[in-house]
Amino acid sequence: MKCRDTTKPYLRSDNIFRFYVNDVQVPWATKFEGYLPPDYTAKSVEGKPWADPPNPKECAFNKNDGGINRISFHGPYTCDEEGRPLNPMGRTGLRGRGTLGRWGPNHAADAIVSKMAGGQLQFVAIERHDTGELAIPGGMIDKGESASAAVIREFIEEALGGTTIEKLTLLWKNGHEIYKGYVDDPRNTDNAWMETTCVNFHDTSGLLDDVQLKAGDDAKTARWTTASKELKLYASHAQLVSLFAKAYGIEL
Ligand code: RP5
Repeated sequence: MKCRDTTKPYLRSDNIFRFYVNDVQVPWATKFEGYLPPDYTAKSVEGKPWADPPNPKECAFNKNDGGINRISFHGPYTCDEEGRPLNPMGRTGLRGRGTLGRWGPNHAADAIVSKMAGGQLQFVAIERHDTGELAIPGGMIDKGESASAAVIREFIEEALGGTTIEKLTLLWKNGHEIYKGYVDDPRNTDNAWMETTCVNFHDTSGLLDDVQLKAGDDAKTARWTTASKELKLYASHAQLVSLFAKAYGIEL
């Protein structure tokens, strides 16, 4: 849904608008005569060490490609005649990579760091620099990095100002995976999409009580937030929060 928004230009572009795709036209199996989405890869992606080459035929899809995980949680995906991977969820109204670095799945890791406070379930949320939306701290998994290492690294970078706090090792040892799969990210395109591994770290022993949150990297602010259904969050993060709340018996 969020990657089919035709009401505003694609993130950080002035004039790139998605081709309108209605719900019925989403599946690749549905014939869509006249489907002519713009082909857009942002200049900011070109030549970056974290990005793929412009020619997708240089990538080994559906496998671990020299430390780059190109396997989708949703099973093998196919490529079009130009060798571009096809989004397993269907059409998005935009070809190319947009602002994403990888053709095909772009793997991220998200950390829901939580505690009970005053009878309420709280988690650490950040405000993203790019869209201004509230989000769970998280980010892209680096080449050769595991999801479990990335999730902790990203939390430290975005919510602890990059400072490693020794006593939190105890917290990091007790993570529970709550989701693995596709993310409804506004950057997704027909040929590049986000997938995430979301891990919950619940502080039951007050380890975080005297820890000052400090936004860093992609985050403008970081704060404790009560899990509630009123929260408007980035991408699929509201679904992730409701999945995590369910694990504590709270229906959002
Ligand atoms: C979302 O984008 C993921 O759930 C993750 O939170 C985030 C990763 O992208 P960056 O924060 O690195 O831009 O789809």
